[in-house]
Amino acid sequence: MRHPDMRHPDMPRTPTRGIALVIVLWTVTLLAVIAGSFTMITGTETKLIRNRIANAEAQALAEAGVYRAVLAMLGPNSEDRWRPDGRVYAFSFGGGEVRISIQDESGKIDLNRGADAFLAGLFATAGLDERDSLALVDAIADFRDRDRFHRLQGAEDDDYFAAGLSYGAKDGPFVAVEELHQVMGMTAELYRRVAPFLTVYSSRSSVDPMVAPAEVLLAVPGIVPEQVDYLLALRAVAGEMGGVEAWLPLTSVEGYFSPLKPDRPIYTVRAEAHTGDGAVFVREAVVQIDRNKPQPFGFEAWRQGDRQ
Ligand SMILES: [Ca+2]
Repeated sequence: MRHPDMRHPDMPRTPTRGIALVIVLWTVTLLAVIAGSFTMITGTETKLIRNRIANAEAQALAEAGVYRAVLAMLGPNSEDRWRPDGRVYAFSFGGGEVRISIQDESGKIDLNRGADAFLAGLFATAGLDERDSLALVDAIADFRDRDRFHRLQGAEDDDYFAAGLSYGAKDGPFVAVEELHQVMGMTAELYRRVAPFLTVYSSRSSVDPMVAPAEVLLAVPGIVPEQVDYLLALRAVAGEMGGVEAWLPLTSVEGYFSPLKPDRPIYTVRAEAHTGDGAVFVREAVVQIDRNKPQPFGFEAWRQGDRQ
């Protein structure tokens, strides 16, 4: 008896088995390709999710850094409080690192109250020549003042419209430093260089020399870099003793320096967080401190900062 699978030698070889084999092979190949695609998609999604988790961790870490700074400013002992002069404090938490700095807003030049010469000094320090610095100061004054009379090199509504802009001068005080972007003559690059040294919160024409950044001190009309270096060196050893003006007998600083502390100081806290996975997030918060209130701090602004 012939085995059922055995073929008669004269019988022609049917192509069905060959075709079936090809189909099976193609199906296996197709399935392998589909499986491979799924693996690749899953891998990409896993990577995306991992990145999102790392970014969320960095954000949470930076925000923890902001609250750590607020806590350090509220301490009962003034000597232990973190100094609001822009110096960097390192803080380790949850496997990551945060670099935190606090800048007292009274160390910055107020956009609404700062003297023209002080603002012009800042723009000159940032690289503008004298003519352009004075023109920009005029444009800022026109943007801010309620009238429509042009300063010598200023800009009011008609100048903005003539330049093709859809808006005119604000004719009101600055409520945020970011509004400076709208002032005619301001460029993105110049804004990036001067914005950290300007404020709308100090409400005075002078700055506190104990906390002012070096760039602000260099903007004081008539001051020279050696005097700024001397002042910074004094400040480093003088701590909170104050009275720096007594050691800096310069008539030029009269009206530009005032060490008086406001009742409710306002600070900008910058926290740059780095997680172990390499994610980075920068949180900037403007915070007002009032130790006499049951809730001794409140946030005026909360934004994402740029990595430096
Ligand atoms: Ca105006």
